[in-house]
Amino acid sequence: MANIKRIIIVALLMLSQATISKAEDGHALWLRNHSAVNVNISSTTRSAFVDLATDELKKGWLGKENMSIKLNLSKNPAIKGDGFQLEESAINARTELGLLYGAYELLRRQYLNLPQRNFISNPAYSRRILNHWDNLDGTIERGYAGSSIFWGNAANGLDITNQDREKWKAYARANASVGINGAVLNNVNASAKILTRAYLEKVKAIAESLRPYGIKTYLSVNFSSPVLIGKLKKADPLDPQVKQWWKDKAAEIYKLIPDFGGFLVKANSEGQPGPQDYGRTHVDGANMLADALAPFDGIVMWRAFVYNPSPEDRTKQAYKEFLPLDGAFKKNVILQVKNGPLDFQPREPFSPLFGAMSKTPVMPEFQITQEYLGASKQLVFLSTLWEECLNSDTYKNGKGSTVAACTDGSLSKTDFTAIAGVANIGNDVNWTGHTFAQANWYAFGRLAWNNKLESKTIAEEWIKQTFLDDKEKKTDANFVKTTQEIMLESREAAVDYMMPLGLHHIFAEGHHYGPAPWFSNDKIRADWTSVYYHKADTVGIGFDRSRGGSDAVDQYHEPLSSTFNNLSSCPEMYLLWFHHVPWSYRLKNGKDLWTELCIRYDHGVQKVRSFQKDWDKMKGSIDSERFAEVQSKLRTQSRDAQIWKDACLLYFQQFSRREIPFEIERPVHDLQSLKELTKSKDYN
Ligand code: GCW
Repeated sequence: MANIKRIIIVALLMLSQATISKAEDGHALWLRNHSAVNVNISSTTRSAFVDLATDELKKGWLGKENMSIKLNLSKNPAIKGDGFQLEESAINARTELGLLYGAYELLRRQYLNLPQRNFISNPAYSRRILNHWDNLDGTIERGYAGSSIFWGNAANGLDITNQDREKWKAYARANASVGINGAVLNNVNASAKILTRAYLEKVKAIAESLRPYGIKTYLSVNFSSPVLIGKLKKADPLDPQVKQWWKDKAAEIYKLIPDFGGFLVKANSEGQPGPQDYGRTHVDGANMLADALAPFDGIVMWRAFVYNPSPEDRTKQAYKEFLPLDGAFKKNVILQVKNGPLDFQPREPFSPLFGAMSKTPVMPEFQITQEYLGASKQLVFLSTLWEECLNSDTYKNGKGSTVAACTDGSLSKTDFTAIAGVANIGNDVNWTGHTFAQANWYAFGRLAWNNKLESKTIAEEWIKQTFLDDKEKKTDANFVKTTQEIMLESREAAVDYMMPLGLHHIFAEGHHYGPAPWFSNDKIRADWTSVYYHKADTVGIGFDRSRGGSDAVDQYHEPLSSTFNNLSSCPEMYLLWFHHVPWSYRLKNGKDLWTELCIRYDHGVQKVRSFQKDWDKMKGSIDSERFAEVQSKLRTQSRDAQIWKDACLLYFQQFSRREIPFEIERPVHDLQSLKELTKSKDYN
């Protein structure tokens, strides 16, 4: 009897505790609103943005009690675009949206305990855009966080519920808090249906939810739309009827959505239709759409991700296609270029197109969703990858012509500048699947606003806001330090256990999660197989892109082309990207290539093991829900890093015919079982 009583009391106690501390589901992202502290906000102007800014400051205030803050519109020429100035007791901006951005920055600085001194911040890019690869049936291409927040939720995908509107508002707020001001709502592999009236009505509703936070709506369009949903026989961009169709469509869209941003186009790429189907060029296609949008100030973001099944090295094709077209595009066209010349690999050199185009604006496209970096199972902080790309020197106008400078208007003036990130957001309650994937969304926004920010700052900001303790109003210092270190080392660790020293695209077919360096298939194009990229044989390994090979090195300006071309000066992180290197080749540290490759793979695995140890020590520093989620995902990551190492070393060993050095841990799988495992549909 006494026992039963005790059980009941314990159960009641547990129940009451559960109701006191709300379970942490991560939905609040980095916007925690802990304040009960009073702040007085006044403003010299009234608008919806100002009301929002006021509301945010009141909800999130962590500063001194009863302070007074004034929101002013200002003509200070040092403030540009939607930038702002923070002063001791004022936020100044040229635009009302700038006041909202200033409010978010002020709050951020309070979380970080930074002084509230005079400080001006202007956006690096005028358009800071998320690309959603969301299909109209609600699935998301390369999405790892549930279904689309925009499409396919009801039977025909078109109904709109209050819950939808709530979600879109929360999404818009999160974006605005980091300065994102645009969203492409549908997949670049676009269904033409998006331009039908019923879908445009829904786009209008979404735009209405995003607009209050300063976010413009854009759409991906299918180049064959005039045929697929119009009544035209062809989509030839020089055909007057086709031109008229697009003009009418643009007019229809702007009637519904007056501040519509424009079109994103994937044309003549991976089976998508495009102007080349009619013997026309990318310029013909882009300019035809640009003409249709120009009367409404809309823009065309034309993707440079094109390559054909030709014997030419795939990484050279986009440059060869677009360089001759430089200068021929209309003013409202911008080329959207992936960070590397191949496809969002764990590491690639920057795309040579950034340094090549001199009369056409170019915008970087980063991938926030972790298609090639562990999906939402692995903790990989991508800020360091993007920082590496933005800081790469193209030598376009001599030293200092970084990718950032080539794209943000500092090297040459353009009407507008832009940057895009492929979103990792879905209907999962925490938005991104992995708690730490939220940091990648956050980091993209922060870098789009300020492309000189350092990843370590971004990580610190994100951790302090995301894990702030409700009662203490601060984040445990040891937790911040440990977590920041894990984040900053995570991408290099992934490179090491997946494809170190410049290896690339040796993923399992289809899901792109696990390894399959053995993958080859005569029935598909060679550049969709792994063996095409690593070219391992008994002599060595790597893709020869030197002057003696595919000569991709000469798409870069000097001195880079020669630096990359010479085996001895090529940075080792790109070694096997640019060279086929003998197994016995001595690296800078004196080790031979095979030994170093083994050590790198092992190092990557050991790193993840150390992340696990460090994370386990953090128990009790944050809420138990997010602690447990990350702990469990690190276990998976550890298991899968080991799979990468074993698969690659055992497979490449067949060519190197050398021992795995005895100082590293031995493989724990055998090759055949890994081949089976990574083929299985469940392994991703
Ligand atoms: O990275 C590849 C992906 C495709 C994607 C394509 C692209 C949207 O595997 O899923 O398609 O690139 O960027 O167009």
